Amino acid sequence: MILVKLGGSVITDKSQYHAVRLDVLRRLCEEMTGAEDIVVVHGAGSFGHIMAHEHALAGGHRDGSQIPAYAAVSRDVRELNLMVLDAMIEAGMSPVSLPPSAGITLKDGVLEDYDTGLLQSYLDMGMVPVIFGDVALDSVQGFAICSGDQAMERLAKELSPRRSIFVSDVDGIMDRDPAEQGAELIGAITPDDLDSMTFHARVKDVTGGIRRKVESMLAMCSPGMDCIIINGNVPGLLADAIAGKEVRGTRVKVD
Ligand code: IP8
Repeated sequence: MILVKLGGSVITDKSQYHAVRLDVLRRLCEEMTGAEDIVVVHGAGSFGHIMAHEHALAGGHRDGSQIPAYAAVSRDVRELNLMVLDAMIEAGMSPVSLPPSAGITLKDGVLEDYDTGLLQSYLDMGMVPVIFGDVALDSVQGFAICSGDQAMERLAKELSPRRSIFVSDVDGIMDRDPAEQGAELIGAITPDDLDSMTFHARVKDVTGGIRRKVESMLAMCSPGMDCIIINGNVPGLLADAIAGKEVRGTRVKVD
């Protein structure tokens, strides 16, 4: 099977509260049409990160004022999720939404209980399970953020996909801020490279930004698994990556 993460940075405008990039979202869904045995995870983008950051939701339950914010973020990420489902259905796919807050618990911000049996049953029925970055209960800190990357990591362990594709708004992991002149794409990353790399952050991201993403990709990777980050703004790249073609991006590899 194939795991695809549609990054919040590509399907939304992360600098503006509640801004979806509908044209990009629709095209990416069209590019996934026809893929068999596919699970889609999507990020929260500006439907989750901005308000979660304002109310420090990633650090857990500290005061009552966070509860309405929790409710609002939970509602907002569902709004984005509905838009993703609509775009998938329009593209001819059969998605089914599995919200983390209704099936995942965390422990100190780290994903703990996640029963993927339901997801597997939908997959066996020929449907496309869709999971997304969400707020969720946490046994230590009351609540926490369950990022799409955390879900990807666990799904990779449970489902052993042959390919995991992270769709971003840049060509892959760059050697400096992609906005800087002369930024170059790093073609492949192994665990040994992590300490020598410098990571940049352009926008507020409550789930850790690029470094956390690379760590998460390394953790989910197993020998022989194709694990790649690609640019979703480039038409056709996702379709090619799903088909297993050589595409421009950053591969994450473990021995
Ligand atoms: O966009 C974050 O998920 P991500 C979820 O996959 C929230 O990192 C609610 C900010």
